[in-house]
Amino acid sequence: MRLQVILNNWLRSMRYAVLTVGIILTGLLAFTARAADPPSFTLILRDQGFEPAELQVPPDVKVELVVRNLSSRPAEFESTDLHREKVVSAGREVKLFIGPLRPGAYEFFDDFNPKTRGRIIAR
Ligand SMILES: [Cu+2]
Repeated sequence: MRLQVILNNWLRSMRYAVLTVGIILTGLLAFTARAADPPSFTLILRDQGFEPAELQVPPDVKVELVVRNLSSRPAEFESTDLHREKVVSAGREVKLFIGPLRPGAYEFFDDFNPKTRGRIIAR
């Protein structure tokens, strides 16, 4: 009887230990995954143009670029310098990855409205 109580207590504490280790490991994994995520930058397209017209990003690392089209028309984010081209419907956003970029300036434009232009500055 007494042995059973001891055994039950031991089992209960083991269950808590396993649970605690599980929670810590999950937290650590989430933290590591987040740390490894490339930095993200958002470019907004309005009817007046890109905002910002010059977007600064760090050089020599992969970067996520979110292009959000808040203009009233569909657009195509395009960059010959970056070899990227992606259609963004009005009210939508697309994500793309660029880099790692060497320090410098990289032109981009809306291919459906090529006067709308901007630059990514890696610095
Ligand atoms: Cu195009």
